[in-house]
Amino acid sequence: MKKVLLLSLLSIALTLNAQINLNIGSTNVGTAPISSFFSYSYVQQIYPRQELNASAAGNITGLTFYVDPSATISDSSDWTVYVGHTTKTSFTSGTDWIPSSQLTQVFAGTVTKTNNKVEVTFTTPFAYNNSDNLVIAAKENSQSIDINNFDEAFRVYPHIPSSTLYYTGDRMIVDPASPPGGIRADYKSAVTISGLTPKPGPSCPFVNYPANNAQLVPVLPNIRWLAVSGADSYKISLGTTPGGNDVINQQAVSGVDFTPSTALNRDTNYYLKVTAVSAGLESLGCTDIAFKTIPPVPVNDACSGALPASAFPYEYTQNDAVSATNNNGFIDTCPDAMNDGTWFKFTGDGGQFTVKITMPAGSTYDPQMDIYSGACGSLACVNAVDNGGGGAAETYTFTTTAGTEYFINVGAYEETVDMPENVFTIKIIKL
Ligand SMILES: [Ca+2]
Ligand SMILES: [Ca+2]
Ligand SMILES: [Ca+2]
Repeated sequence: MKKVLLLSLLSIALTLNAQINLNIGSTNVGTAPISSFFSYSYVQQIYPRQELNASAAGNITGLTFYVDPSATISDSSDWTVYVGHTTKTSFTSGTDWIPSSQLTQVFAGTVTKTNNKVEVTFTTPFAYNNSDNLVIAAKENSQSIDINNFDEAFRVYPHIPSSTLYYTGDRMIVDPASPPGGIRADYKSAVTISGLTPKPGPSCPFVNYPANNAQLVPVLPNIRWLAVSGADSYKISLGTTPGGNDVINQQAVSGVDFTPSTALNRDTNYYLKVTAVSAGLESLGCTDIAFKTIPPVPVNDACSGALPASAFPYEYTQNDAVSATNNNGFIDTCPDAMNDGTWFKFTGDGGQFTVKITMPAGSTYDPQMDIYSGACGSLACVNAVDNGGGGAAETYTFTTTAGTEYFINVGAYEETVDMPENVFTIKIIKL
């Protein structure tokens, strides 16, 4: 009986102490959960389920926010706080507010700064489902402001881009049912969430690059992820099968990025796992990021492999241009040198031809097109064409000499830097 009582007391104590701390040691300040420097504000912040890393669904009983020790908030203390579930991880625009119908008001009243903290105890606990992401919204309703060296008072930390949306203004208290357009931020409040129990280890890092299912990933990718609260190191595994580690096996990394020491294979599917380590515990249940590396080197990467155009109009889309190499270096046959990109050739008939390079919609690739006569290894410049900027077409019309072979090199315009090539379509038209 006594043992049962003790266990129940222990379990109550554990429940009372349950809390998740997110970057509570942060020293930056920002416009969240409210603005102390503007009269009125309304701020929504998304805390992804992955970041919360709760062991189970549970009742959130309160939130603690952290204040710069030198800051006052006495003129910014009339708060209304809401929480809710969302499937979003970020805001797509300044008006992409989570509707108030999706939020539950959990607090309204005056808050105080005590020991550099603001504790908000919910009037009714909020049942967090541990499957959706959590949104924390707060509005500040007092007209007066805290100057605080013309800066904000509350601690924030950098996280997923656009995971916070805030409105600040001096004209009227915000109506959460129809908030004005706001500004997105790449940070969130340092916060303690009371009532939820964290999993034993740190949360799984968000991998910024490569994106899951990314294609055309370079063979020496700079893998990047967001820092995890409380993590002292990270571990990288990379394999050629889901969950595999045949390429990199649990390699420890102290920073938040990593580039493999050996180039990956081209045209290969890889599976990446990044975990965080905190006090000897590793994050659990992190999912793979799948990606595919760039295709093989194009068949027409070198002059000797130039694709022959024999029937006109000729048209070819170079989808694998990203894998072009600079071969033996820059091509300086024409006065305006360029990268060695990919090559085409045709034989003149004494008539006029137009050569045109176009890029797909939205492309920023800025190619140069050089036309030469002669033979690979002894080319003579016909013309270097680089009139357009990123994404813009390049066109050249010229009169051919019957029986002369012409070579066309399409590549990055840089003459001293090997820049990546990208998708283009070449058209060779006989006029
Ligand atoms: Ca090349
Ligand atoms: Ca150009
Ligand atoms: Ca290049």
